[in-house]
Amino acid sequence: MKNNPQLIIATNNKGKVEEIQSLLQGLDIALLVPADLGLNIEVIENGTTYAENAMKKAQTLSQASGLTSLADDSGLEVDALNGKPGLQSNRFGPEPYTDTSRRAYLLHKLADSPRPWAARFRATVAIASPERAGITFEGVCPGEIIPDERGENGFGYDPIFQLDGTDHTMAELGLIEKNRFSHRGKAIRKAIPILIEIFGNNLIMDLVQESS
Ligand code: ITT
Repeated sequence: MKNNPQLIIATNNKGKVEEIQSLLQGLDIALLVPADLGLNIEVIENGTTYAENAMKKAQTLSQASGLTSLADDSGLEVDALNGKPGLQSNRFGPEPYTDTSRRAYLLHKLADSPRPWAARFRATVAIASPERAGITFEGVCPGEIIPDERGENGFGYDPIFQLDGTDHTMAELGLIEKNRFSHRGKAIRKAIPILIEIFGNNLIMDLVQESS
């Protein structure tokens, strides 16, 4: 009997986990989260780029688990705030941080700026393996911030982020639809050929071991 190879999704954000699981469901890989292995690691996100932070998260969890790991570092960039909150998107405004408090603080910061409030989500996905150099992929999703929340889906800033060329917020899209347009969906789709390369080799190794 051959077990599926395992990939650990290196995030504590449940919304990201759902989206990444959906994006990778076509691959013959068992997708684990840190809690599945009893891991509870808080990675200090002190990098100066999304790529640095994503790679730090992926490498930390890969080393802790011995598995190939996939991490995402992402953020919202608002032109009227000179690109903020950006790398600080998860630590924006007063503590304790919640999705509601972050959205309220963003709208408070924008209150005196003329609309439209052009913005984009940016995600960098990193893949790290014990036996390989790490690699990153980026995805960007353009849109604008709106003052009134719409939609119940997604997480974070989704209810106040309207996608360019539509009158829908991210939170009004279903999971599959969000993944089609989102920064994370774009980055993960770029990463899939590398995952196939990594796990394809493992599958061949498994077959060799089984027949010997
Ligand atoms: P991990 O580090 O454990 O992955 P996190 O939520 O802290 O979880 P980040 O450091 O990448 O993740 O912070 C990104 C923040 O940007 C996130 O907390 C949201 O507030 C926001 N964000 C990122 N992607 C988003 C999306 O698809 N929809 C809404 N908000 C998003």
